[in-house]
Amino acid sequence: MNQQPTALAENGYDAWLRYHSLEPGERRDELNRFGGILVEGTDEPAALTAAHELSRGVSAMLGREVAVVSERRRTEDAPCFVLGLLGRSPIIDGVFPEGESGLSLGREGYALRHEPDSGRIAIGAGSAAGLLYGAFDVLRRIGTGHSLQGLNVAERPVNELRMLNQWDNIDGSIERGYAGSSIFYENNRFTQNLERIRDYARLLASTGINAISINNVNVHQIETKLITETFLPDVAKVAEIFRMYGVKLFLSINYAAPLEIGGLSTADPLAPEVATWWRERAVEIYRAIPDFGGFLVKADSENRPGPFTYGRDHADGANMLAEALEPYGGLVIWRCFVYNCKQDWRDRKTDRARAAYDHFVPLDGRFKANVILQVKNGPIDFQVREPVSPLLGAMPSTNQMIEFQVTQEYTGQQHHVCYLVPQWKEVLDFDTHLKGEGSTVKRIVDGTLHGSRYSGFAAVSNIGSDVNWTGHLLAQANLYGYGRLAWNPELSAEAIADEWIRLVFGRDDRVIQVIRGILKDSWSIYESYTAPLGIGFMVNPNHHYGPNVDGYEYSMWGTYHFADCHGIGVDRTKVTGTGYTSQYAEPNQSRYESLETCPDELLLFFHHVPYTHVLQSGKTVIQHIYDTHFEGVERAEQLVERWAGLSSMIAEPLHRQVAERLVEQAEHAKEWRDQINTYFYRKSGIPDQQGRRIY
Ligand code: GCV
Repeated sequence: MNQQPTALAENGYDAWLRYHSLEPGERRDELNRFGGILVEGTDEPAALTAAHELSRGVSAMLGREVAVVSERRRTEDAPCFVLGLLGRSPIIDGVFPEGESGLSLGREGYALRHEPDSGRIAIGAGSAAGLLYGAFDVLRRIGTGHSLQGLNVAERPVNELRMLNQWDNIDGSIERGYAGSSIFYENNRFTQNLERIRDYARLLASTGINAISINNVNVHQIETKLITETFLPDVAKVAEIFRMYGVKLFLSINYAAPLEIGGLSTADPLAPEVATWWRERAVEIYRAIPDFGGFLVKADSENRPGPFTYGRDHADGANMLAEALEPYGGLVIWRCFVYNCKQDWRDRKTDRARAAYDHFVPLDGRFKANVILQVKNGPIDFQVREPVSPLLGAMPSTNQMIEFQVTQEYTGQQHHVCYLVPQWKEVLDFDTHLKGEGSTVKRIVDGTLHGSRYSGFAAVSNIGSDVNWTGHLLAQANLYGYGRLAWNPELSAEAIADEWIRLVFGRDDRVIQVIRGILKDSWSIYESYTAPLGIGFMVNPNHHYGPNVDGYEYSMWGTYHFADCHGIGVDRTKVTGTGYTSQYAEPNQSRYESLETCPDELLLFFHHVPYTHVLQSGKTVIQHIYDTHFEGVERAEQLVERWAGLSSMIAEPLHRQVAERLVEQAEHAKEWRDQINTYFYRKSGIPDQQGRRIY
């Protein structure tokens, strides 16, 4: 591990661990007094990682080495940072006399305290992972311009599982990846570049991520063997890297593995030989990786195999795997993205939005304790605007976690800027009313609403081999923000953006203000020039980039807009539509059911209306479409200007990366505007009230 301060590469690789040098007067004097870093009461790898990370960060910011020292070598008069486990170190216990129970830190929490007499900064925790998070917190405070004087805080993560899902394939490609190729695999093998994986682990740990699945949920032929001796030694190496950073490793599995690689004639979850096969796999996996996290499973979804083939249900399927992992404390994370992907577009009764709820709610209470259902945030598929999935919280006797998409499949594919933390916040703050007022999604996800044993956050990662990790530099804010939000959903989107900007771009007020503004506006800008009023899709089939209003209209995927010459939208009401609204508890059910109370931004998701329908905003649907699309392009063009104003204040290579993408976005927004406006003008025959150019 490199403990020396390194020259800063201006390419985004260091991301938010860039550690800008502190200017004199910027608490440099305060920090200059520190003589070293001491680790107390543990030699666990993650605790040593914590100390080395602290050393690396502080050294870079001060421009001189602040080393990890042993008690013997410590210079008595210089204050130091002390990291240690509570109850295992006299120094730490002296600083935190209230102990672990008094501080209530849980498994991964930490406390930070400045001791005025000795000048020490102490990081106390109940585990090595806690020390790691504590060290990164100290670095974040320094990096964002805060003093450590008088520091006295205790922190613990709100969510137990804070996970990323890689959709990486062993050939090096990434499903829905927009930042280069995989950092894990190339040419059907594991990469030799373990340093890059280590750097990813650092980034993740610094935001609080503690779990990762390292292969695509669509598990192809070769990846099916990741759970065999062919690949387990490689998987174990990667697991070891992540372990150093407190991140548990999971694998996505192929439900048909017993058939495809096990020599069995079935993958029926109730066939004893199948259960035995998986138990034998578990023995091997845990021999190689004793702290293996478990399996992530996409089954009976989008042509992937699953228990349905054998007339079994998801509970049968998940429980059989759960039994195999149970002796080792492993988890089965079972995805609920299950729907009929061979729908007839003529059939208006089948509603993809209903599918997850209809499949899973009847199974409540049947899943084993080490199964968690992973539910996408919305009922369709990570659109720029969707209602919250009604499945979240609707199974009180079942563990659930939420799934977000950090990779921007439907939100500009990291060619457009779209800061997603505000969208995620809206989802988390949504009140399901399932147990009366205050039954918010964040309380379902943190497990408190139903007292779930396991729960938490998962998200599809947005990184790849691009030097700045995320392709669009500003898309780093989504990865950073996801981790921070999973740690604490109460953090505001602005505060998270502020942290990320300071850590990446430094502490100039104007820079912070402009970038914060760009991030803040970006979701609404993207929404305004793409599919209107919650209808979703309207993208090119397969790759999903760019406008194509009818791209999915006559397909089997169940994502329709039903636009004709009179109107547009999907009737999902109970009275005349698919009945989807009935999956929500009151008062949400009635709010969505009624045209009068349905929020404008979701109107076309829930209702089919004429183009002349007047929205709550006072505009007609058609005029809203025209206005938002014209405005969206103008606002996208303004982003270019706003960013250009920072050219002298940001390192040129970083500035250029973003400038180029913003120009591309503004151009591409015009394509969206013109296709959407023209399509609806031609369908409706209603002119724009302002007479702007429509083709
Ligand atoms: C991994 C969407 C994406 C697929 C993805 C799927 C899923 O349909 O387009 O690429 O497959 O979601 O979440 O399983």
